[in-house]
Amino acid sequence: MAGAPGFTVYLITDRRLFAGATLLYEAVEAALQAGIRAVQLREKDLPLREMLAMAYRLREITVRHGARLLVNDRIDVAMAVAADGVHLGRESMPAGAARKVVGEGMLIGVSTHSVAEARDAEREGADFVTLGPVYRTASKLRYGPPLGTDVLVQAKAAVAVPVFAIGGITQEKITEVREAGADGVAVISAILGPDDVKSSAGEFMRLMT
Ligand code: 3NM
Repeated sequence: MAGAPGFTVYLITDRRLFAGATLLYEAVEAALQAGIRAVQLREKDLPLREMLAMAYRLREITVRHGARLLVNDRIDVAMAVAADGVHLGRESMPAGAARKVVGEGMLIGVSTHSVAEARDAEREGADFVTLGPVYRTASKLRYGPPLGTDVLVQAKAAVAVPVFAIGGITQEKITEVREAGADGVAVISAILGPDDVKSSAGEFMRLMT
């Protein structure tokens, strides 16, 4: 294990929310100015070289703000840009194998969708998990049916690693997911969707600290 992740609001990218990559970088920068401490580059369908270019750019931006950068799925990209970690999904290398590649210095986050998956991820050496979708997401049922907050309560009883609620998390849901035991929240649209990202991100930071 690389240790505690050291952040509570985990911003995930989605370039489709923006008319161009430059606007995405500006939005991430605004979120970091508002105090966000961790960004996951999640552009799974991008050709490798384009993903690498985005990763370099986000590495530069996150370093400038003292924030962490994690790369979804691509361990090679994460290592090439000296990211702080990787975020693994169902089709990624399992956390145990990934740990052998990245060593103890990199964070490993794992996307989970049930208490059993969270347990497995912890056993394999994940530093933290995301668990969801807790609520209905904008992308309808792409991530499966909403699990509700009970799963957070159950996961917190089952694993020691930090659990981040994901899926349809808005500022209005923070009290509920915190009461269910979530250590943090992982968010795309409620931060990157509004025109004023500095303000949406700032509100998340205020509510999570
Ligand atoms: N993973 P938003 S839900 C990327 O359940 C992702 O594992 C999920 O976006 C999971 O904050 C999700 O806009 C989408 O709902 C999160």
